Order: sequence, then structure tokens, then C-alpha cells
Amino acid sequence: MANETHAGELKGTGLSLAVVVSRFNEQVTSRLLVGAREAVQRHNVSHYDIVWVPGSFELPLAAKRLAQSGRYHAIVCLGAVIRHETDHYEHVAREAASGLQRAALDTGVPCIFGVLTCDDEEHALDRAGGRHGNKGFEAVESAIQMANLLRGLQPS
Ligand code: INI
Repeated sequence: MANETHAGELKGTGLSLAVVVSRFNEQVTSRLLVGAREAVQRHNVSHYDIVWVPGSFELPLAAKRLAQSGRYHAIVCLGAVIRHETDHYEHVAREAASGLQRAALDTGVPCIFGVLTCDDEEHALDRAGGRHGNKGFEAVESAIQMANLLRGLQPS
């Protein structure tokens, strides 16, 4: 039987976040950012900064630098990778995902994967404030929960 249960609270008070947003597919990512701002307000995040990068491929390096700054409890990364004729999509999506996980594991700061990977723009817009919610909003909620969880799981 478990003696302790740990779960990060959805409470932004006292938290500082960085939100990194990709300019590529900005018609989608700007909507993810709207969702992220709504979540920041809903959960009373004390401070947040916004950083723009050219594309999702650039998210990991910016996230890692921000994580290393010591100024943020979590880094929220927003992007939209949409399939086109070539396999460029596959490379960008894979490197964004693995790079963000690596940045998080290397720094100990949660780097949240708020990157849509979709077949077309319609599917992406559905998940950026359309029929299927807003992944930007969800990404901020994940960041808050992970930041609070890690605060309560200090190494002994
Ligand atoms: N960047 C994206 O964020 N989404 C995409 O769909 C995309 N596609 O398909 O090309 C994309 N490419 C740009 C990439 O992220 C880099 O900015 C570029 O390769 C320069 O490093």
C-alpha cells in the first residue's frame, strides 16, 4: 500500500514560466499562445515571459538556455508541425520532441511539449482553440503541475 501520493497542484501562485513559441505556422501557433495566456491567467501564474523562435526545430535550444538561466520553474514550448510533401515534417517533429525531453532531463526543468503534429492545417486549428480544445492551454497546465510536483520532490 502506498504511504505517500505526490501530484503537482494546478496552482500558479509563486511560479515563473517561459513560453517559447514557433513562428512557423504562426496562424496556428498564435492561437496556441492565446490558449497559453488564458491558462496563465486562469491559474494565477505569478510571472511569465514569451520568447519567439523561427520554427519548432529551434525550440529545444531556446528551451535549454531558458531552463539554464535559473529564472523559470518550467518552460512551455509551442509549435505546429504540419505534414507537407517531403519528409521534412518527420525530422522537425522528431527532433523537437527528443530535443525538449533532453533539455528537460539535462537541466531538471520541465520543458513541456506543446507542439502539434498534424496532417493538415485544419486538424491543427481544431487543436488550437477549435473543436478539440487548445493544446497551448493544456501545455501551461502541464507546466504548472510539473513545476509544483518537482518542488515537492526535492532530492534528499
Ligand atoms: N517548422 C515548424 O515549426 N513546423 C513545420 O511544419 C515545419 N515544416 O514542415 O517545415 C517547420 N520547419 C522549419 C524548422 O522548424 C526550422 O525552423 C528550419 O528547418 C530551420 O532550422
